[in-house]
Amino acid sequence: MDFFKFARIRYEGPESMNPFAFKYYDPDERIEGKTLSEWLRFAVAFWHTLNYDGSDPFGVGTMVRPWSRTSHPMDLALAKVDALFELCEKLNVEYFCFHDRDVAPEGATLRETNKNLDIVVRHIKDHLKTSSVKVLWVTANMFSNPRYVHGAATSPNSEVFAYAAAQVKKALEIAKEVEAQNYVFWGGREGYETLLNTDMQFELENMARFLHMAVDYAKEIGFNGQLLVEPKAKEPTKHQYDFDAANTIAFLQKYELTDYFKLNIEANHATLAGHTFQHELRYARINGMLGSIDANQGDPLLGWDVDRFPTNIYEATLAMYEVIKNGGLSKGGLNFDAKVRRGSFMPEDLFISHIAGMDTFAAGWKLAYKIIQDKALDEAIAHRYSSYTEGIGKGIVSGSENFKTLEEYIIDRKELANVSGEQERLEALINQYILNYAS
Ligand code: XLS
Ligand code: NI
Ligand code: NI
Repeated sequence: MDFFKFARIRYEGPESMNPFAFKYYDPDERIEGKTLSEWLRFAVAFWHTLNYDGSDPFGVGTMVRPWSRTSHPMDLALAKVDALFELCEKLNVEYFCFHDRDVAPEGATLRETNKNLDIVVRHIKDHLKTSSVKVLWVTANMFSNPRYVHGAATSPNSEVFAYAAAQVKKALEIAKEVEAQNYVFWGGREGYETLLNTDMQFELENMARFLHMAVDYAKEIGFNGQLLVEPKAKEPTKHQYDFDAANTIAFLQKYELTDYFKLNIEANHATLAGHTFQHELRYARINGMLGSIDANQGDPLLGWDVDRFPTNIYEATLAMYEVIKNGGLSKGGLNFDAKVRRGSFMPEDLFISHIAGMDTFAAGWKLAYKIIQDKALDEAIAHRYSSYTEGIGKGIVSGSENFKTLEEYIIDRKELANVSGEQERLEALINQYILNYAS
């Protein structure tokens, strides 16, 4: 049965005014031996696209969804999987991501919940056999159920720790079964509201214990996907432990986990941490920790995680600059951890929003590729640091200088000549790339 009346979305080029066509994303376009779809590896987020009903703290759901005709929870779960595959195939999206609780309802015990999951996972596997769609990543929802009110691995309640462990054990097994490319840990409620009642050190140690157990179990069952941690600064807790890329990498280093994990960087989470998206990607990249991306965008006027579909070409260009400099994302991809606005409640909005996101990142990728090929920024940066390629600068880098020799070198100098940072020139240059690309 077809849930969506739309035909498969095709590339029609920048001249097209058809909202149901790609203008910049040609999945088969080949660049440096890879197709654009292989470079970008787009994924649909099950939770936002299939489950979000449009409710917000002030009102009930608004979404018109063709699969909602059935009300039995398990029938609905199976219908949503059918709808997901149809949507991905029609959208030319090759991957999807899901939490365990997105796809199957919870039962009275974990055993019952797992039985529900088994039924749906079997259904997913049937689809995987006949479809070109694959799983980018799996994760466990350890934040919605009231048992996780004080956290999961960082809960003060050891029974909750045990429950979370059993839940991730099952989710890793599922990840292996559906051949997920990655497994994500987003620390849901792993954080705190007040230090008056919190043993921060103990909670962080427990988080490390938990991740080590996950590594051990992934090895034991032969799950070969990449393990990822997704930083987020705040929300739902006031302070999330995996605050940002720098904080998360320091944590992974301290607890000897860097060999097993990379980061899943989300645009809107960067903003919540007071960083740009590019900052977070750069920080992860230069530390060899850039694994995957949750491709959404925040709203500069709102201080929370609005998870909007990405339409900002400028941001997308700078983000793709980091991805290309990273040599691509390996097992990772661009997951649209994004939801349509409450007012965009029609099924066609689901298509149009994904098309907009894919076109934005395709255009951003091609712009970044051109900027890198032209060495437009590389040359300016190399020039800016050129004082380190000769003389005293070269000595500082090679280690032949020390405080005493540097003092001797500089002590009688009257003025030091700095050069312009040229920021406006470079900003105008990026504009020129974007505007020339469009014309
Ligand atoms: C929430 C997170 C979440 C993760 C997966 O803000 O972005 O959606 O990506 O648990
Ligand atoms: Ni996310
Ligand atoms: Ni988010």
